Amino acid sequence: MTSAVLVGTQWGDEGKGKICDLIAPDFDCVVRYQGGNNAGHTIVVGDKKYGLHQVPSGIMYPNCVSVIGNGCVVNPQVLLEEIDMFEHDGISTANLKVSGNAHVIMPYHMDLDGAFEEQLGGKNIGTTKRGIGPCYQDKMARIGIRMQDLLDEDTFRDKLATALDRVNPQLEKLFGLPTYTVEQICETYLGYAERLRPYICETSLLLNGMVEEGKSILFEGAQATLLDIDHGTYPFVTSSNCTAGGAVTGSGVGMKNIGRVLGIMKAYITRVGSGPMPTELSYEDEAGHTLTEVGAEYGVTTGRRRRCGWFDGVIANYAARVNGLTDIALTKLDVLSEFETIKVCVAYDVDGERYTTVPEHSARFANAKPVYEELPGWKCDISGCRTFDELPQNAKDYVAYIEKLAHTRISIVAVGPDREQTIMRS
Ligand code: 2SA
Ligand code: GDP
Ligand code: MG
Repeated sequence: MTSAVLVGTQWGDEGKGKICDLIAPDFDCVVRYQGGNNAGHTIVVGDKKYGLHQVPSGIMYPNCVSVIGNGCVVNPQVLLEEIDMFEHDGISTANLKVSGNAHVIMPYHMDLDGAFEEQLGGKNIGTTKRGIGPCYQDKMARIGIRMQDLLDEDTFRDKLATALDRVNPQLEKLFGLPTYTVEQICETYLGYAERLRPYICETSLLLNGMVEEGKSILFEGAQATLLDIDHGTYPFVTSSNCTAGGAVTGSGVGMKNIGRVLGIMKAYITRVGSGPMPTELSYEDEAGHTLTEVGAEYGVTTGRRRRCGWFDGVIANYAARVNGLTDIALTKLDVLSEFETIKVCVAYDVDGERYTTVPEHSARFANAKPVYEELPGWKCDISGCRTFDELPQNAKDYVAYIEKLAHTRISIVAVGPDREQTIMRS
């Protein structure tokens, strides 16, 4: 099995967790390469449902090594809670490894996330308030604390003092918030450090060793293409490279070792947080309401209701391009079984001009009006289908239509949240 990147192609919550969990047994290792506990990846095993935030979705398989790569940010408390949850359920975390170069989310990052959002007022990003942006900000400013720093108390105290010299005045003078002392943070973080010590290692070395032994790696993206700091709908994005390229920098594995880029694409589209979304339907609109409720579109991390809309073919095509997709997993096709007819956005109208690619200028994208084609629905339950041939003709035609818009083959179709509710196309 060749190594592969699994990447969200829209604004997240496409079902990455389900597909990652499904294909993980084909790989020797699953590595998260960016993001932190802003992510919420759902895995359904029998009647048990897990919402993973920090731990990679390969954790269910004892033979699969799970790696939190250097491109990630880690909330140690959340990570330990997840570790405890799995151990309690008899799922071993002995094969979990955390990069010493991953950055640590500190309490002040969460304070600043909230304060920055408030300061932006009506222009806020709608972050998860988990401290992700401020943590990556400190990484870029070169005052961040890394997992390896936790392992040596003197180093940790020294780096923390430097960070607090910069952060405390901001908290106090700009936002009137309480400041932190080194001692205060050490009280909890040194405890986290001791518990996490066995998991922390040089993961790039580990991963490359596996590659040399002929083992295969699945790189699990979090968030998605349109939330990527470079290729997303900036400034309404997260603070990392979610697109496939992030897999290389966020893990320390060379790109020559990656042969497949699997895009996860929902059969309609959702977004949490602020920013443009051309095909958005109002929750009051009947179709918008149906997508939200039948699709159970509520945030796994924050519980926020997701904005829902018809499938956007312009974005699908864009995602195929910026990630270099080799194939697609189309998810939640079953949710569309409710509809008599299904709309698909094939282009945008921006002030009278037709676009079949995402307009580069954000103001133009914000003004994009969807141009729809209407396809007939199938109006029957497809959640029991296990082969492509079992799908009704109109569902097959819908899949083929999306393939044409994305110029990419759909190799997997998901028709329900369970592992078995999946059609693998040969
Ligand atoms: P942040 O917190 O700085 O990363 O927020 C910046 C933007 O990125 C969006 N974002 C997400 N979008 C979809 N799903 C995410 N994970 C959770 C989930 C979200 C939740 O799986 O449901 O529970 O609300 C996620 N994480 C970040 C965010 O909405 C901002 O638009
Ligand atoms: P992720 O962040 O991309 O992993 O996606 P989330 O877990 O945040 O959201 C996807 C939701 O859809 C979860 O509740 C999944 O259990 C569910 N899901 C995944 N695939 C399917 C599918 O094909 N059909 C249905 N009905 N639900 C699905
Ligand atoms: Mg999610």
